[in-house]
Amino acid sequence: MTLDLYGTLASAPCRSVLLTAKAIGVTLNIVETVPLSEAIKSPEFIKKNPQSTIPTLDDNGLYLNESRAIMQYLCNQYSHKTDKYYPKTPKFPVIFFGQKFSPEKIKRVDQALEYLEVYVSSSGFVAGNELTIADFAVVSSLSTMEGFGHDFVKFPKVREYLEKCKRDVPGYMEINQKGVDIFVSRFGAKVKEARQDS
Ligand SMILES: N[C@@H](CCC(=O)N[C@@H](CS)C(=O)NCC(=O)O)C(=O)O
Repeated sequence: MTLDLYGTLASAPCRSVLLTAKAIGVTLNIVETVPLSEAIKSPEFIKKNPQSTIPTLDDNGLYLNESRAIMQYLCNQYSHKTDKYYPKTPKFPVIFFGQKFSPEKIKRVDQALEYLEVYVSSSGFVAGNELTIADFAVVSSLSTMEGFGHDFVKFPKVREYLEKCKRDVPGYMEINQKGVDIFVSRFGAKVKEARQDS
């Protein structure tokens, strides 16, 4: 059985899915697909995902998009030995980040970081007292922000949290850091420019 993941390591939501798969021991075959490519706009791809976004999962003809939905699906469907990373409790919050750069948006990112500072202050994790898929979703974006030089000085607990994720998230270096490095090497200069102009 092969599970195909349409996407690329440079994409934060794809990395959230890949970190989840790694943690629960599921092998995903990455079908390299990048935004703005012909492939992602093709009728074949739109049949799989009308939103034309990555990540998109193909589980033997069952197509799923939206990273968080895919993460939950993988845990429900394939993580039979443990629900450690996706606890079956009714309350399981995940926080979301803004992603584009403008003074207004940067302010909103800092607001999100303020919330994250509070979330991780008590238990050291985003949701509950252990590492879960909520952390995979957050750390993929947080580390991208770090890669682009976002200033975390005001958020010491977030800083600590990120360092802990680097140590404890299964496959952090080979999946997440590798993807961040690819993304930053492609877009770092542009983002720096945009931030200076903002
Ligand atoms: N909310 C979606 C966001 C997916 C998303 O926007 N992916 C970007 C790449 S990081 C994409 O596919 N962009 C293609 C496009 O917008 O044309 C998720 O979490 O899966």
